[in-house]
Amino acid sequence: STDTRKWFKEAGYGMMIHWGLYSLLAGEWKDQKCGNYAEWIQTRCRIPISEYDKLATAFNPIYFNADEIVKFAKDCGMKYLVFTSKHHEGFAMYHSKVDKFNVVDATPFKRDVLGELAEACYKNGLKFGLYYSQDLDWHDKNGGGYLSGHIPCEGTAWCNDWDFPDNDKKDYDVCFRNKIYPQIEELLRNYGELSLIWFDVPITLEEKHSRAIFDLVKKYQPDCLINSRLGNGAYDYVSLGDNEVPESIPDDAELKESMMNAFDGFKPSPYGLYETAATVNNSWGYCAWDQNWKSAREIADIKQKLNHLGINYLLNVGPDGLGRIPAECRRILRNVAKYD
Ligand code: JFZ
Repeated sequence: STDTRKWFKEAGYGMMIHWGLYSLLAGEWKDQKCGNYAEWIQTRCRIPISEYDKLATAFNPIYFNADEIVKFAKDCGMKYLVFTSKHHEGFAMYHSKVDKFNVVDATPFKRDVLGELAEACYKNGLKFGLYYSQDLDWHDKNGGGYLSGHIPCEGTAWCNDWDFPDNDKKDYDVCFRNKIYPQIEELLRNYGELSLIWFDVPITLEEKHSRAIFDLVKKYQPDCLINSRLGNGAYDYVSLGDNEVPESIPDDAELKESMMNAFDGFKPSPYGLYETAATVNNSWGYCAWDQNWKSAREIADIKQKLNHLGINYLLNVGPDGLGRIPAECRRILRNVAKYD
């Protein structure tokens, strides 16, 4: 209903958190760097699963404090939080019964960090949302992306074609049935009220997949808003391109077949809801050498431009392997708040 969408319309500013096993590598693997996106390092450096799994045994972020992060977001004026429940690496940052490759079963930390963040948000009055990679999954031999080899990406391939080279044999349906759909179901059932769910990079999903996920979300959480990167026109609100700041909002955006699964640009927004997800430096995941930070002034300007157009600014932070948001990033976000 209008009432349940009102918060999004008024939110303006939110915090996105990219955190996973890639955060431990901090943008480097052996002699190589990761490129722009540290969370893509697995496919950029073609790290074998046997090696990548070992990162889980070293995941022990003793400085992670959900309450501190949420309070920080709140102090910065942010109204909602979006956390990577599972990024393309396939590692669940919550206690999944569907797959042991998760933060509780596969790490010495054994804490459900997603649950802790959810709790902290409810306590501090922030809306809580999840990011979930519903197509790409590099830990699953039938993970999506194997049809898109011709399209350039941030790594060497969209799918894991070093552990699982036989792209012709891959079947996303199998991954969807055994992992994707049941994981989304447990997320919807086990973490209280989700205000939104943020899907990403729809390049393999057919209409039936997007529709099935859309219906699943609405079945358990009718008020949970779905972003447009679920694919195939199944969405409640429109995610613009990463870091996209448009001149204006067209009032005649049409949903053409060709742009249905495009990441950027305008699609018609049934309830007039828009959001731009953006980074403070270049990478989403923690990258030790990426010090290309935007200034507080730049961020404040972008925020003003977007909010003036009624577009929410979902600004990303990438905690490190110990669970800390980089000091420089925190300094900038604190200063942005002073411009309001
Ligand atoms: C995707 C992810 O691959 C990336 O790791 C990160 O999670 C980001 C939020 O989303 O990458 C994209 C998606 C869309 C665009 C660029 C990168 N785009 O619209 O230009």
